[in-house]
Amino acid sequence: VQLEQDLFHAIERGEMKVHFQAQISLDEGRLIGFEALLRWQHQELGNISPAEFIPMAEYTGNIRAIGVWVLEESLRHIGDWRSRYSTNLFVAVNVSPQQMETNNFAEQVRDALSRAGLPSSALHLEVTESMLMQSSAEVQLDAIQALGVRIAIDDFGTGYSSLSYLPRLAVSTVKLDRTFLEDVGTDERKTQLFGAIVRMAHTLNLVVVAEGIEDACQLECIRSYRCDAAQGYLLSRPIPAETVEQLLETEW
Ligand code: G
Ligand code: G
Ligand code: MN
Ligand code: NA
Repeated sequence: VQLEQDLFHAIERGEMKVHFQAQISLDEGRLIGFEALLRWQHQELGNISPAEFIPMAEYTGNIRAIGVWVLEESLRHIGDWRSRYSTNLFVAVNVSPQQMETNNFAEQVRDALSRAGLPSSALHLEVTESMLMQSSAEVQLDAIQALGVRIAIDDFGTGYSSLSYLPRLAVSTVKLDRTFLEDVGTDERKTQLFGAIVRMAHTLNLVVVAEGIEDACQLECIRSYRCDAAQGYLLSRPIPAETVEQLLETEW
C-alpha cells in the first residue's frame, strides 16, 4: 500500500524515466524506431520492475495519468531526435486497457501529437490481444486509425487468439511474442510455425515485428522468412534517452 502511494508521486518526484529499445527493418538493416518502456527508480527501493508496478498502476487507476506522461515524454524525445538527426523515426508506446476505455483517448493522442508538432506517423500504439476483445475496442481503434496512428498487437500469439478479429480490426502490425522466437532457426518445427505466421500476417497486409531477438541465428532466420522488423537484446537493450543520442550520433 505504501508502494501504491509512492507510485502516485513517482512522476512528480522525478523517479520515472522512459527508456527506448531500437526496432530495425530487416530488408535494409536500418533503425526505424523505438519502443518506449517505462522505468521506475524508487528513491529508497531502487529499480522496480514494470511487471510489478504496471499492474499496480492499472488497478489503482493511476495508469491513466502515467500513460499521458509516457506519451508526452516519448513524443518529446522522438520529436527532438527527428529534428536534430533528420530522421523519420517513430516511437511505439504501450497502452493499458483503462486508457483504451477512456472515451476521449483518441483525442488525447491527437492533442499530444499536435502539442509535440509531430505527424501521426511518428507514433505507434501497442495494444494486447485481450484488449481487442472488448466491445468498445473497435470504435476506439477506428478513431485512432483515422488519426493515422498505427496500431500494433503486442505479445501476438500468447493471449486469447484474435485470429478471427484480425481481418476487420484497424490494426497494422503484429508483434510476435518472444516465445515464438525461441529456437527459431535451430528447431525445425518452431521455425516452420514462425514462417507460417509471417505468411498469414502478410496475407492480411499486416507488418510483422519479431520481439526477443537475442542471437544472429534468429536474426538470419527471420530475415529469410521475410519478417519485416526486429527488436531484441542482440540489436539493443532498452536504453535511456541520453544513450539513444550517442547511438544516433555514431552508429546509424
Ligand atoms: O521492459 P520490461 O520487460 O521490463 O516491461 C515489462 C512490461 O511492462 C511489458 O509488458 C511492457 O509492455 C510493460 N510496459 C512497459 N512500459 C509501459 C508503459 O509505458 N505502459 C504500459 N501500459 N505498459 C508498459
Ligand atoms: O510486453 P512487451 O512486449 O511490451 O514488453 C517488452 C519486454 O521485453 C520488455 O520488458 C523488454 O525489456 C523485454 N525484452 C526486449 N527485448 C528482449 C530480448 O531480446 N530478450 C528478452 N528476454 N526480453 C526482451
Ligand atoms: Mn510492447
Ligand atoms: Na511483447
